Amino acid sequence: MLHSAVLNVMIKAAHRAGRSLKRDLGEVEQLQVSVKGPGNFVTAADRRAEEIVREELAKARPAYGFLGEEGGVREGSDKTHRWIVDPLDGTTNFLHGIPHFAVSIALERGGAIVAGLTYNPANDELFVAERGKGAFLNNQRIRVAARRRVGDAIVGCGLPHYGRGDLRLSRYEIAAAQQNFAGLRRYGSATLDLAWVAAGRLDAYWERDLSPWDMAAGVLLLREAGGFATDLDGGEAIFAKGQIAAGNETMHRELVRLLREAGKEAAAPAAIAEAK
Ligand code: 2AM
Ligand code: CA
Repeated sequence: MLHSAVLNVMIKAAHRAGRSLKRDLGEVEQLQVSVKGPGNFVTAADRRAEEIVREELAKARPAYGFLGEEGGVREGSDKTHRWIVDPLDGTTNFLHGIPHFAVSIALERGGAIVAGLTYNPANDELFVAERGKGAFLNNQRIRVAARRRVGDAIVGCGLPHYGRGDLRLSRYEIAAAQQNFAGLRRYGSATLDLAWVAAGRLDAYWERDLSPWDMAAGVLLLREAGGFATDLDGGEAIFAKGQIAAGNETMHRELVRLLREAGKEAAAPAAIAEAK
C-alpha cells in the first residue's frame, strides 16, 4: 500500500518512540524486583517517548499544533492542523512489564481526524488509517469481524481505575455483558482495543473516562475498517463525553442497548435498596 507523506512522518515518529519504549521495557522488567519499583522510571520513559514523537513531527510539520498526554496543548501557527498524541497508551501494563501498550498518533484537520496510527513496539504491530483509504495492520487491509450473533462475541472493555469511576454502574454493565456475550476481555490500552476491533479480533469494545488521545487514532482505524463508534448513549459526543462503544453495526447496536438497560437497572430503586 502507498502511504501519504504525512502518514510516513507519523510512522517514523512512532517507530523511533517505540524503539525507546521497547528498550525501557527491558529496564522496567528489572525494576519489578526493586523496592522502589519502576514508577519514576516509567514516567521518564513516557516523557522521553512523547519528546521523540513531538520532535519528529515538528521537524516535518513545524506549524502544526500539538495535543499530547504528557505535554499538554501547544498552539501551532497553522490553526487547521493538530497532532493528537499518546506516547504510551497502556501505561499500567508497561509499568508491570506486560507487553501490551502502544504509541498512538492522530492528525486532526479542520476538527476531523484524517490520519491515525497505533503502534505496539513489543510485537511490532502497526495499525494505520487515513480517511477514505481503509485501515491496515502491517500493510495488510483489516476489516471489523462479520460476526452477527451476540452470543459468539468476544468483547473488550475498560473498568474504573482505582479510586475513580462509578463502580456500581460498572458492575451492572459487566453483569449484562457476561449474560449476553461469549466472553469479556480487559486489556488496558484503549487505542489497541479499538485497533483490535478494527482488525476483527474483538467484536466490540466500550470504555468510559477516556481522553481524546486515547481514542483519536483508534476511532479512525475502526471506521476505516467498516466499524461503528458512538458515545455510550449512541450519540456523536465520543470526545466531549470521553466514552466510546465500538463494533460492527450489529454488535455496536446491541452493546449500546445492553449498556443502556444496565444503566437503568443500576439506577432502579430496587437496585439501590438492595445495595444498602
Ligand atoms: P494510559 O495508559 O495512557 O493512562 C485503560 O483502561 C485505558 O484507560 C488506557 O487507554 C489508559 O491510558 C486510559 N486511562 C485513562 N485514565 C486512566 C487512569 N487514571 N489510570 C489508568 N488508565 C487510564
Ligand atoms: Ca492513554
